[in-house]
Amino acid sequence: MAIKSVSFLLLLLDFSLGLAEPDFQKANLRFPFDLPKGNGAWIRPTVGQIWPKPQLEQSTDNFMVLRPSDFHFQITGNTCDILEEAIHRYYDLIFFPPRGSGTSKRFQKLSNKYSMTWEKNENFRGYLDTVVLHVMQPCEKLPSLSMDEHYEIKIDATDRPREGIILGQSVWGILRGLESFSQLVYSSQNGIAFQINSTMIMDFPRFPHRGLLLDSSRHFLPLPVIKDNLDLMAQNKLNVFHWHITDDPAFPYESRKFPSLSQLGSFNPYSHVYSPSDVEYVIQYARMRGIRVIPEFDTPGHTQSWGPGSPGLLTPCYKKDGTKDNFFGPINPVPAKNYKFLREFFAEIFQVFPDAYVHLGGDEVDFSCWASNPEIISFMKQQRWEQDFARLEQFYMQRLINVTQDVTKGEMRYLVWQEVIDNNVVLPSSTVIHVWKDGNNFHDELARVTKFGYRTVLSSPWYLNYINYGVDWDRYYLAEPLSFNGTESQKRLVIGGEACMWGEFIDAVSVTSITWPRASAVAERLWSSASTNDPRLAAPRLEEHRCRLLRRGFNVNPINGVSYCDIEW
Ligand code: CP6
Repeated sequence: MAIKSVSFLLLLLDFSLGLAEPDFQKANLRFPFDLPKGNGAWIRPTVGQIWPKPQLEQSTDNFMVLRPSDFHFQITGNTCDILEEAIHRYYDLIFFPPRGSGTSKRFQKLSNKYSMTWEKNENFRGYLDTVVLHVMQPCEKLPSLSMDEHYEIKIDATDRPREGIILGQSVWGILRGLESFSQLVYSSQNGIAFQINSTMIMDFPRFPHRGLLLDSSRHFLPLPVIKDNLDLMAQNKLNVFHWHITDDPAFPYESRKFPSLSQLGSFNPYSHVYSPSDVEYVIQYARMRGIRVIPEFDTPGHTQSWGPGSPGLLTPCYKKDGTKDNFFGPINPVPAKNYKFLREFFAEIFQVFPDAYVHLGGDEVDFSCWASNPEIISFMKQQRWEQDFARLEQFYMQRLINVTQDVTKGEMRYLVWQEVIDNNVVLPSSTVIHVWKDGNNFHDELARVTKFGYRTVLSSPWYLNYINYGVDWDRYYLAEPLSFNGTESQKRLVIGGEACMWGEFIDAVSVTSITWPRASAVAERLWSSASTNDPRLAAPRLEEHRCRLLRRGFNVNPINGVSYCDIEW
């Protein structure tokens, strides 16, 4: 079979030889419409362009037509549930998107009558009925930080037999390749035929950690909303769902070992909780799309909702006159039984969430309640820490890490917010520091953190929860994670970034439309090459991408002021 002779190397060779195929001699980018010029011009969408932009892509004007009833993906290498499910998902996404333009129906009805419209086109090169998917290595069960997302695509109208190829070492690469392939397909201008141009792609991510944070504590996010956002992440090649699942207002995670946490700490224990099967569903849905689920159980601050279901966990605050106040502060770091609870709790988390990493939070710890509590004051005196509450926070994080390392046999890996390192806590060297402060000047912090030798994930410039009137995606797009003063080895410690959508002012009604396609700008910064950084060139592709996401059934906002898509509702 033809595919046997195909390897990464061969496709690579094609590129390095300047694309020897006749079809690729005049490779060029396709902008079917003029770029905007002058005042009042609006940005017109491209067609058949990929978001985020591939590392290497060449295409020609020659095109083939895809016929829904004849087209199929053919798996020739390794296979598994992830791949089998993906080919059905992408077949539907290409030919029957939820808000489709009806191209498939029109094709069935009208293709006999109108096939001449494309068959007469000088660039028409026949019909593409087969795309071969070839995974070179056995599928991995779980996506991970070290998964291989590299893929190559070859759609060449001069190939005989006329087959497209998507090639990857791993199934994760094939998932990314399928997404790109689905974006190459576009409707002909008369809306009757699906077309694809001769295209060669070699693609891989710039950073391995490309995430989206959603906050299900300030407002509960129902399962279908999380599901939509996982689909959108896959369609933007994001690969980490950072699930900020608990915080002060609500504890919607239903714990098997400690069910009272959500019974007493959620907005509504009957409707506003994630049951064990809900959590399992999210993890599986994400896994099928090559997305890791990293849960955050933020402590010792941001834990008000843990209080009712876990008496004695939080610090009782005291009034100036030394009597007990009627509210609580962060987790009480003194009693040994609190660490026993945390040990049990995180043992469950490590079992339920299959990713090696858990986010431990550690941000914005308010010291005033600790400072008011006589038990804590006397503990501090005993340790000779006086008023150094950062030292107490350090003590807490250290013990939390000790008990979780102990209960997971040293297997649990951590992300923590930057305060933990700002307060001089010493962490296992595998810990990833999440930089979030100071959206305009995160560079110094990246330099500091990497100088300590920690790996880091950046969010500072990507706080999507700030909502403004006007265009803002270009700022997200232009934020460059590696533009800090540091050595090459420091820069290699930046493993990626996350867009953050904190939940105070959004809920199920708006989270999807406000997050997307703004998060797409972050997705391209984290996937594509550093030199893919001109917002004027990105804008028409982002317009097309937004129209595509609409067509695929998601309510995503317009982000360029004035725009038009073929399908808008
Ligand atoms: N909740 C938690 C939050 C925020 C953080 N942690 C936050 C801070 C500033 C802004 C948005 C969100 N709401 N637990 C900071 C990491 Cl602007």
